Amino acid sequence: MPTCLVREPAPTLASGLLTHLDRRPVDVDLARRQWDAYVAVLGNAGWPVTAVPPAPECPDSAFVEDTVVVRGRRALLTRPGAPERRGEVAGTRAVLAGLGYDLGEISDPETLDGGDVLTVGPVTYVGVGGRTTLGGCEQLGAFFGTEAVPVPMAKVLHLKSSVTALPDGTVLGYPPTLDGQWDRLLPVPEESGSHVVVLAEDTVLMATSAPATRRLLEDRGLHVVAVDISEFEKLEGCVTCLSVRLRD
Ligand code: CIR
Repeated sequence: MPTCLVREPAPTLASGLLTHLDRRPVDVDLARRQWDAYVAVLGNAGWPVTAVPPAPECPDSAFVEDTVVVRGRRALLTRPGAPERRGEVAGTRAVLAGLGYDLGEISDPETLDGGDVLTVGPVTYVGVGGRTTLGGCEQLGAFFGTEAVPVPMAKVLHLKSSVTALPDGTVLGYPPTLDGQWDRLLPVPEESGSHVVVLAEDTVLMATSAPATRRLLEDRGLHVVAVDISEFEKLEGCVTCLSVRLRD
């Protein structure tokens, strides 16, 4: 049965890391309500959630995607590029061990954040140069026995901050923040429009902050569910970072 890992926002969320944005006040209560709505959308779309135990002392722990990369029954625990976030991984490890996953981990000194890993059809792209090292990319390729294509990046926090993919292999990207060359690129008019969570072949979840992109995708025949994640966006988060889909 498919499920999604999620982790409730920490009370310390407002002091999450910032790299490219200036700090703005975060309303933690509003963030919690936005997260509840996000979780409800996943459940309604056939992705009931599995909670990773809260990590109140880790401000960025709601961005659970960064702690693991999962393919089938194998899960590669990450070694986040920001030392402040390394304490988040233990909780994810415990949950996946309990679910019987075959676990591996990125080993010191290399680093990898889940937000840097994008799969398009048979190809796995890994953003390097930010939180993820080239060695982390290589370890991922070795663990999954797949080609991992490094994408040098400099403009955004994570590779998936600038590109995600639709089920048909179309890559959504916001040109001003785009790193790398993408064959089947659909340029989108809003930065947060480049982030979608694929809920089904014809259904994606995206942020309400990208209404023009929503129309673009609906015109292509996709069903779009939008959630307001403004408080997470202030911390350089997006819809993809808040969950990890487990398909088995
Ligand atoms: C960080 O800087 O690590 C967090 N404030 C945001 C992480 C967002 N995660 C993601 O894009 N996968």
